[in-house]
Amino acid sequence: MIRTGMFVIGIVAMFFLGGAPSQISIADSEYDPFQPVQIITSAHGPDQNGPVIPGYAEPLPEGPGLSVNYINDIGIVDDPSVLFADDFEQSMLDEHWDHTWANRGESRIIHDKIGVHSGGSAYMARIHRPADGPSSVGARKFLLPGHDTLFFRYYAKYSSNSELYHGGTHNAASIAARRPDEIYESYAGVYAKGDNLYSIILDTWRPDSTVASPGEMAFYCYHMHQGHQWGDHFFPSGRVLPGGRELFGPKFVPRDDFTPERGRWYCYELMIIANTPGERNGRAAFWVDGILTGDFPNLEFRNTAELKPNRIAFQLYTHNEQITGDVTMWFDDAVAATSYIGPRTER
Ligand SMILES: [Ca+2]
Repeated sequence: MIRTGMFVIGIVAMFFLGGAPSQISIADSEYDPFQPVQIITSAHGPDQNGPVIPGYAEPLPEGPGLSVNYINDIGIVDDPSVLFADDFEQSMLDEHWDHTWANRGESRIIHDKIGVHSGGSAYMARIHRPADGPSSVGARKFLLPGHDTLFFRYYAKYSSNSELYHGGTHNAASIAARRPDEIYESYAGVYAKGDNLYSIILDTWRPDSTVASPGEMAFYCYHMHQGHQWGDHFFPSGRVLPGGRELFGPKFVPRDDFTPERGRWYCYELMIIANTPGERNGRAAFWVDGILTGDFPNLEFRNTAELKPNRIAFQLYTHNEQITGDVTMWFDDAVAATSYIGPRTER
C-alpha cells in the first residue's frame, strides 16, 4: 500500500515536473524519488539565495530552466548564471574557443542546412577513418579558475551513416577539472587521485554490430574510485563498466538506458557537482530534451576544494579499428552555466 501510494504521488509529481512516466522506477531502491515534491532550479537547493550545496541529492529539475527567460537563447549570455554561450553564428571558432584541434579529421564551422540547428551555422566535428593513427578533433573552452557546480547544455546530431564502436572512442561533450597550469592535459589512463584531475564525457557505448549505432548513452568518468586506469562508464540503469551500481549509494534511481537516433537533433545537458573534500556528495547527471536521463550521486571527485570543474569541450576521438568510415557530429547552441539551463525556448 505504501508503495502504491508513493506511485500515485509520483505520477502527480512527474506531471508537475514535466517528466516522462517511463522514467519511473522504484523497484530497485528504498529511495523515494518523488518526495519531496519540489522543483530545484540550481545547486543552491530550495533557497536560491543560500550557499551552493555540493552534491545536493534532491530531485533535479526537468523541462525549462533559465532558458525560459530567453526566447531562442537571445540574451542568454547575459544571465547572471551563464558563463559562456556560442550559437556558432559568428563563424569564429578559434576566437570563441580556447583550444581547437583536428588530427585525421575536420573541426570547423559549417553552414550546410543538414548540420545547423539554429540560425545559419553550427560546429562540425568529423573524424576520418580508416587512418594511419588515432583520429581526434574537438574544441575546448576554459572556465578558469573553475566552478564547483557546472552545467553544459548543447544540441547535437550524429550523421545517419556514422558507425561508431567502442572502446578507444569518445564522442560528444565533456566537463573536466584540471589544475590551472595543466588545463590542456588529456591525462588518458591517469588515475584520478583527488588533487590532479576528474572528468565526465557523455559517450555512447557500442561493443559490436548487434547493437545499433551509436550505442547506448553513458558517462565516461574519471573519479577517485574508478575501477581501472581508463576510467568507468556509468549507464542510467546502474550498469558500471567496470564495477556495480553500489558506487552510487542508496539514493541512486535507475532509469531506462537510452540510445539516440542518428540523423536527428537532441538537446543534451551535462551537470557535475564537485564533492565536499572528504565526503561522497559529488554528483553527475545528464538530460536529453529536458528529461533527466542519467543521475549518479554519491561520487567523490576530489580531496581539495581547489580542483574545480574548469573546462568544457566537444570532441570526437577514436583509435578503434572497427570504425572503417568517417564519423560526423554536428553541435549547436552551446551554453555553460552554474545552474540548470534547459532546452531552448523557441518561438
Ligand atoms: Ca547556430
